[in-house]
Amino acid sequence: MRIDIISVAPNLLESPFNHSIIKRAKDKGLAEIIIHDLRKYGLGNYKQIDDTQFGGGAGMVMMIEPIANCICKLQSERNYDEVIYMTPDAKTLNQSTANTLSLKENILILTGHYKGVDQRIRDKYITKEISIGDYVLTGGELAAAVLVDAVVRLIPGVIGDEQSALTDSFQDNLLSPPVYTRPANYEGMKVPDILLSGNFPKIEDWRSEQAFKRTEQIRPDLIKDE
Ligand code: 6GU
Repeated sequence: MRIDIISVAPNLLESPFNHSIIKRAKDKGLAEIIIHDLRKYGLGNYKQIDDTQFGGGAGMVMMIEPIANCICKLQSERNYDEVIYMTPDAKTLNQSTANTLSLKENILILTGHYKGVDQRIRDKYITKEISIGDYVLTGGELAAAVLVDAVVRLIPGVIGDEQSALTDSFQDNLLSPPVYTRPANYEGMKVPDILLSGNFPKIEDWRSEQAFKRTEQIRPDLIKDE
Protein backbone atom coordinates (compact mmCIF):
# COMPACT_ATOMS: atom_id res chain seq x y z
CA MET A 1 0.00 0.00 0.00
CA ARG A 2 1.19 3.50 -0.76
CA ILE A 3 0.14 6.42 1.42
CA ASP A 4 0.87 10.03 0.46
CA ILE A 5 0.31 12.74 3.07
CA ILE A 6 0.12 16.46 2.33
CA SER A 7 1.08 18.60 5.32
CA VAL A 8 2.26 22.07 6.31
CA ALA A 9 4.14 20.53 9.26
CA PRO A 10 5.95 17.52 7.78
CA ASN A 11 8.31 17.27 10.78
CA LEU A 12 5.37 16.27 12.95
CA LEU A 13 5.01 13.12 10.88
CA GLU A 14 8.60 11.93 10.95
CA SER A 15 8.75 10.18 14.29
CA PRO A 16 5.42 8.29 14.24
CA PHE A 17 6.31 6.44 11.04
CA ASN A 18 9.89 5.57 11.89
CA HIS A 19 9.36 3.22 14.81
CA SER A 20 7.89 -0.12 15.71
CA ILE A 21 5.24 -1.74 13.54
CA ILE A 22 4.92 1.01 10.95
CA LYS A 23 8.66 1.04 10.41
CA ARG A 24 8.65 -2.75 10.05
CA ALA A 25 5.85 -2.50 7.48
CA LYS A 26 7.93 0.01 5.52
CA ASP A 27 11.10 -2.09 5.80
CA LYS A 28 9.21 -5.17 4.55
CA GLY A 29 7.90 -3.17 1.58
CA LEU A 30 4.28 -3.62 2.70
CA ALA A 31 3.68 0.10 3.19
CA GLU A 32 5.24 3.14 1.57
CA ILE A 33 4.53 6.45 3.30
CA ILE A 34 5.52 9.67 1.59
CA ILE A 35 5.13 13.12 3.12
CA HIS A 36 4.69 16.17 0.91
CA ASP A 37 5.45 19.64 2.24
CA LEU A 38 2.58 21.87 1.14
CA ARG A 39 4.77 24.95 1.59
CA LYS A 40 6.66 23.96 -1.57
CA TYR A 41 3.43 24.61 -3.48
CA GLY A 42 2.88 28.01 -1.80
CA LEU A 43 2.17 31.11 -3.90
CA GLY A 44 4.69 33.88 -4.61
CA ASN A 45 7.99 34.74 -2.94
CA TYR A 46 6.53 34.11 0.50
CA LYS A 47 5.15 30.71 -0.51
CA GLN A 48 1.75 31.77 0.78
CA ILE A 49 -0.62 28.92 1.65
CA ASP A 50 -3.32 30.61 3.74
CA ASP A 51 -5.41 33.77 3.68
CA THR A 52 -8.14 35.55 5.67
CA GLN A 53 -11.74 34.34 5.47
CA PHE A 54 -14.32 35.83 3.15
CA GLY A 55 -17.15 37.17 5.29
CA GLY A 56 -14.81 38.01 8.13
CA GLY A 57 -14.03 36.04 11.27
CA ALA A 58 -10.94 35.02 13.17
CA GLY A 59 -8.47 32.53 11.74
CA MET A 60 -6.86 31.84 8.41
CA VAL A 61 -8.11 29.49 5.72
CA MET A 62 -5.87 27.26 3.61
CA MET A 63 -5.99 28.47 0.00
CA ILE A 64 -7.14 26.42 -2.96
CA GLU A 65 -4.22 26.75 -5.38
CA PRO A 66 -1.33 25.25 -3.37
CA ILE A 67 -3.44 22.24 -2.36
CA ALA A 68 -4.99 21.80 -5.81
CA ASN A 69 -1.56 21.98 -7.47
CA CYS A 70 -0.12 19.41 -5.08
CA ILE A 71 -3.08 17.01 -5.41
CA CYS A 72 -3.11 17.35 -9.23
CA LYS A 73 0.61 16.60 -9.46
CA LEU A 74 0.20 13.48 -7.34
CA GLN A 75 -2.91 12.36 -9.23
CA SER A 76 -1.04 12.70 -12.52
CA GLU A 77 1.43 10.10 -11.25
CA ARG A 78 -1.02 7.46 -9.99
CA ASN A 79 -4.68 6.77 -9.24
CA TYR A 80 -5.78 7.17 -5.65
CA ASP A 81 -8.50 4.92 -4.23
CA GLU A 82 -9.36 7.63 -1.72
CA VAL A 83 -8.42 11.28 -1.19
CA ILE A 84 -8.99 11.77 2.53
CA TYR A 85 -9.25 15.08 4.40
CA MET A 86 -8.49 14.92 8.13
CA THR A 87 -10.85 17.32 9.90
CA PRO A 88 -12.74 17.45 13.19
CA ASP A 89 -16.01 18.22 11.34
CA ALA A 90 -16.37 14.75 9.88
CA LYS A 91 -17.50 11.24 10.81
CA THR A 92 -15.35 9.62 13.49
CA LEU A 93 -12.80 6.97 12.54
CA ASN A 94 -13.73 3.44 13.60
CA GLN A 95 -12.35 -0.07 13.09
CA SER A 96 -14.63 -0.74 10.16
CA THR A 97 -13.22 2.26 8.25
CA ALA A 98 -9.67 1.16 9.10
CA ASN A 99 -10.41 -2.36 7.83
CA THR A 100 -11.81 -1.03 4.55
CA LEU A 101 -8.88 1.33 3.98
CA SER A 102 -6.31 -1.40 4.71
CA LEU A 103 -7.41 -3.13 1.48
CA LYS A 104 -6.69 -0.11 -0.74
CA GLU A 105 -3.63 0.34 -2.91
CA ASN A 106 -3.07 4.11 -2.93
CA ILE A 107 -4.39 6.61 -0.42
CA LEU A 108 -3.84 10.36 -0.38
CA ILE A 109 -4.32 12.15 2.94
CA LEU A 110 -4.67 15.93 3.25
CA THR A 111 -4.11 17.39 6.71
CA GLY A 112 -5.59 20.77 7.63
CA HIS A 113 -4.37 23.61 9.79
CA TYR A 114 -5.77 26.94 10.96
CA LYS A 115 -9.52 27.21 10.26
CA GLY A 116 -9.27 24.43 7.69
CA VAL A 117 -9.22 24.37 3.89
CA ASP A 118 -11.34 26.34 1.42
CA GLN A 119 -14.61 24.41 1.03
CA ARG A 120 -14.07 24.14 -2.73
CA ILE A 121 -11.10 21.81 -2.17
CA ARG A 122 -13.40 19.53 -0.22
CA ASP A 123 -16.09 19.73 -2.90
CA LYS A 124 -13.75 19.03 -5.80
CA TYR A 125 -11.04 16.64 -4.63
CA ILE A 126 -11.95 14.96 -1.36
CA THR A 127 -13.62 11.52 -1.47
CA LYS A 128 -13.67 10.86 2.27
CA GLU A 129 -13.46 13.03 5.41
CA ILE A 130 -12.31 11.60 8.72
CA SER A 131 -12.15 12.92 12.30
CA ILE A 132 -10.48 10.93 15.08
CA GLY A 133 -12.78 12.12 17.85
CA ASP A 134 -14.83 14.91 19.38
CA TYR A 135 -12.05 17.29 20.40
CA VAL A 136 -9.89 19.75 18.45
CA LEU A 137 -6.21 19.23 17.60
CA THR A 138 -3.85 21.96 16.41
CA GLY A 139 -3.59 20.30 13.01
CA GLY A 140 -4.50 17.15 11.15
CA GLU A 141 -1.01 15.60 11.30
CA LEU A 142 -1.42 13.70 14.55
CA ALA A 143 -4.85 12.59 13.38
CA ALA A 144 -3.29 11.34 10.11
CA ALA A 145 -0.66 9.47 12.12
CA VAL A 146 -3.45 7.79 14.09
CA LEU A 147 -5.27 6.83 10.90
CA VAL A 148 -2.13 5.47 9.21
CA ASP A 149 -1.22 3.42 12.30
CA ALA A 150 -4.73 1.95 12.53
CA VAL A 151 -4.69 1.06 8.81
CA VAL A 152 -1.11 -0.14 8.27
CA ARG A 153 -1.13 -2.66 11.13
CA LEU A 154 -4.05 -4.39 9.37
CA ILE A 155 -2.17 -4.97 6.10
CA PRO A 156 -1.58 -8.74 5.83
CA GLY A 157 1.96 -9.61 6.90
CA VAL A 158 2.56 -6.48 8.97
CA ILE A 159 1.75 -8.05 12.32
CA GLY A 160 3.59 -11.35 12.77
CA ASP A 161 0.86 -13.14 14.65
CA GLU A 162 -2.05 -12.81 12.20
CA GLN A 163 -4.43 -13.77 14.96
CA SER A 164 -3.53 -10.77 17.01
CA ALA A 165 -5.08 -8.08 14.79
CA LEU A 166 -8.27 -10.13 14.51
CA THR A 167 -8.77 -10.43 18.26
CA ASP A 168 -8.22 -6.73 18.99
CA SER A 169 -10.79 -4.67 20.79
CA PHE A 170 -13.46 -3.42 18.33
CA GLN A 171 -12.75 -6.05 15.69
CA ASP A 172 -16.07 -7.60 16.78
CA ASN A 173 -17.51 -4.40 18.27
CA LEU A 174 -16.47 -5.55 21.76
CA LEU A 175 -13.73 -4.32 24.07
CA SER A 176 -10.94 -6.80 24.82
CA PRO A 177 -11.20 -9.07 27.87
CA PRO A 178 -8.63 -8.66 30.69
CA VAL A 179 -5.23 -10.30 30.08
CA TYR A 180 -2.64 -11.63 32.54
CA THR A 181 0.95 -12.89 32.48
CA ARG A 182 3.41 -14.24 35.09
CA PRO A 183 3.49 -14.29 38.06
CA ALA A 184 0.23 -16.17 38.69
CA ASN A 185 0.15 -14.69 42.17
CA TYR A 186 1.37 -11.12 42.71
CA GLU A 187 1.28 -10.18 46.38
CA GLY A 188 -1.92 -12.12 46.84
CA MET A 189 -3.56 -10.86 43.60
CA LYS A 190 -4.30 -14.06 41.72
CA VAL A 191 -4.88 -14.68 38.03
CA PRO A 192 -8.39 -16.14 37.49
CA ASP A 193 -8.23 -19.95 37.88
CA ILE A 194 -9.88 -20.58 34.53
CA LEU A 195 -6.85 -19.14 32.68
CA LEU A 196 -4.58 -21.70 34.39
CA SER A 197 -6.96 -24.61 33.77
CA GLY A 198 -5.75 -25.60 30.29
CA ASN A 199 -9.41 -25.98 29.24
CA PHE A 200 -9.28 -23.88 26.09
CA PRO A 201 -12.95 -24.00 25.04
CA LYS A 202 -13.88 -22.85 28.56
CA ILE A 203 -11.20 -20.14 28.45
CA GLU A 204 -12.68 -18.83 25.18
CA ASP A 205 -16.16 -18.77 26.75
CA TRP A 206 -14.79 -16.88 29.74
CA ARG A 207 -13.04 -14.35 27.50
CA SER A 208 -16.20 -13.72 25.46
CA GLU A 209 -18.20 -13.27 28.63
CA GLN A 210 -15.64 -10.83 30.06
CA ALA A 211 -15.46 -8.89 26.78
CA PHE A 212 -19.23 -8.55 26.76
CA LYS A 213 -19.39 -7.49 30.43
CA ARG A 214 -16.67 -4.91 29.98
CA THR A 215 -18.34 -3.48 26.87
CA GLU A 216 -21.71 -3.33 28.61
CA GLN A 217 -20.14 -1.43 31.49
CA ILE A 218 -17.80 0.97 29.69
CA ARG A 219 -19.16 1.31 26.14
CA PRO A 220 -22.81 0.20 26.04
CA ASP A 221 -23.17 2.26 22.85
CA LEU A 222 -21.08 -0.33 20.97
CA ILE A 223 -23.63 -3.05 21.75
CA LYS A 224 -26.63 -0.80 21.07
CA ASP A 225 -25.24 0.17 17.66
CA GLU A 226 -25.35 -3.45 16.45
CL1 6GU B 1 -8.77 14.97 11.80
N1 6GU B 1 -8.04 17.27 12.84
C1 6GU B 1 -8.01 18.16 13.83
N2 6GU B 1 -7.38 19.31 13.64
N3 6GU B 1 -8.58 17.97 15.02
C2 6GU B 1 -9.20 16.81 15.20
C3 6GU B 1 -9.27 15.83 14.21
C4 6GU B 1 -8.69 16.09 13.01
N4 6GU B 1 -9.97 14.80 14.69
C5 6GU B 1 -10.30 15.14 15.94
N5 6GU B 1 -9.84 16.35 16.24
